[in-house]
Amino acid sequence: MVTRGFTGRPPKADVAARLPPGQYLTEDFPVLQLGPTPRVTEETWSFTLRDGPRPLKSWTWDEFARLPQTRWKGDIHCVTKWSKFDTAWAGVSFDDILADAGIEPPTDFTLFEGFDDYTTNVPVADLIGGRAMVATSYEGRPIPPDHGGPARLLVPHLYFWKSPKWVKGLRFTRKDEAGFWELRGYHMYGDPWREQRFTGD
Ligand SMILES: Nc1nc2c(c(=O)[nH]1)N[C@H]1C(S)=C(S)[C@@H](COP(=O)(O)O)O[C@H]1N2
Ligand SMILES: [Mo]
Repeated sequence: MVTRGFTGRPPKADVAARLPPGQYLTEDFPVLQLGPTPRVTEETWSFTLRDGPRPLKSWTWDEFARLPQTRWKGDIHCVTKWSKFDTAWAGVSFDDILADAGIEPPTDFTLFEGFDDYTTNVPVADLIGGRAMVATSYEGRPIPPDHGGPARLLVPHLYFWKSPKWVKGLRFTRKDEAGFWELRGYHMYGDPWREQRFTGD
């Protein structure tokens, strides 16, 4: 029998306690997306907050890089049932984004958009209080393009489809508006611990 060293898998009971219902642990980092990886570079990336159609504030890559940096390490959970432990990200917390914009959220809901036109909705309450960031680094390096580089949203307490890659910005919306997957049978909120995979779960 082959045993692993101290850096190997955590003991079985610990794994079970950290896995939401129906999930399994993977060591890989699968790539899941609708289409081909869009070509977005630090030169072409920007991030924009809108109130409905009205632009509130935009940042270029260089402007964004000057905002306070936050690190987060923890577990991510995909609705296709894989979970990955101890992933390390750095970027700008949503709280710091709002502070730099100098605004209070004008509504309670948001619809995020990616450079590939992917959309997903996240309530404002799930973005603030240190619960979400626009990540620009993964495991101490720039995020690989396939995983959303140069920048992706990270909302790790919700299923990973709620973390859009190549994130372009968000619209504050008056009502909770469904995004791409939410229009196609996926849950409006997506809490892995309550196993909210599909509409009606
Ligand atoms: N822009 C964009 N973001 C996206 C997607 C996508 O198709 N486009 N797919 C989502 C889905 S369904 C999942 S599970 C995760 C996968 O992220 P990964 O490829 O880094 O594992 O990205 C999410 N973010
Ligand atoms: Mo997914």
